[in-house]
Amino acid sequence: MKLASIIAAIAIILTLAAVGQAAPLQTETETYGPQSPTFSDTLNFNQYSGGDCGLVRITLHAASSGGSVSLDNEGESSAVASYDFGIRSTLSSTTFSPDVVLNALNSGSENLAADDGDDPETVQTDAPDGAFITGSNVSDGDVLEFTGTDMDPFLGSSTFDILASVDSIATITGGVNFTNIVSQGDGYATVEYFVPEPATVGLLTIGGLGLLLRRRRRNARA
Ligand SMILES: [Ca+2]
Ligand SMILES: [Ca+2]
Repeated sequence: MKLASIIAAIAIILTLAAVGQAAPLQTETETYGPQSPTFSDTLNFNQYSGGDCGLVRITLHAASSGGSVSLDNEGESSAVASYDFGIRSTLSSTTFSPDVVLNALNSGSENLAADDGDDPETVQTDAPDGAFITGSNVSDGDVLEFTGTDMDPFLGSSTFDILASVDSIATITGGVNFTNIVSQGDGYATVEYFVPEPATVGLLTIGGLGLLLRRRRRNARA
C-alpha cells in the first residue's frame, strides 16, 4: 500500500515535470520593424495541419527605442508637463477580435519654472523653464489563448495574417511648448500550438492518479 502511494507520488511529479516542459507542436515567430512610425507590416503565418491540438497561443510584443521630447514653458506661471511618447502598435487579424493595442511609451513629468524670457516662438530646452527627455527602450505585450472552436481559424493547411500598424505617440499636457523626435518601433508575434492546454492536462492527470489511488486503496481493504 505504501509502495503504491510512493509510485503514484513519483508519477505525479514526473507528469508535472513533463507538462511543464511540454514543447509546442508548431511555433512560428514573425517580426516587424525596427522602423520609424507610421508604418505597417503584414506578418504571415502557417496554419497547423496536424492533429491533437488543444491550445493556440499568440504572444504579441511591441517595443519603442530612441526618440525624444523637448519642453519649454512660455507661460508666466510654473507648469508641470506630463509626457507619454513612443509608439503604439495595433495588431489586427481575422483570427482574433478585437484588435490588440500595445503602447510602448516613455512616461513621466517635469516641473518647469515660469518662462525665463526666451524666444516664445521656439523651444529652448535649457533650465529652469525647459527640459529635454531622451526616449529609452520600452515595451508592451499581450498573450492571447484559443481553445475549442476558437482555434478553427488557425487549423488547416493555409495561412493567415496578423497586421501590425505602428503609430508615433507624443502626448504632452501642462500647456507648454514642445517638439518631438519620433521613436523607432519594432515587435514580433509568435504563434504556438500545443496538445491540450498544459494546466488542464496537469489537473486531469492528478485527478486520474487520485482516482487510481483510491481504487487501489479500496481493493486493498476488500
Ligand atoms: Ca520659455
Ligand atoms: Ca521658447
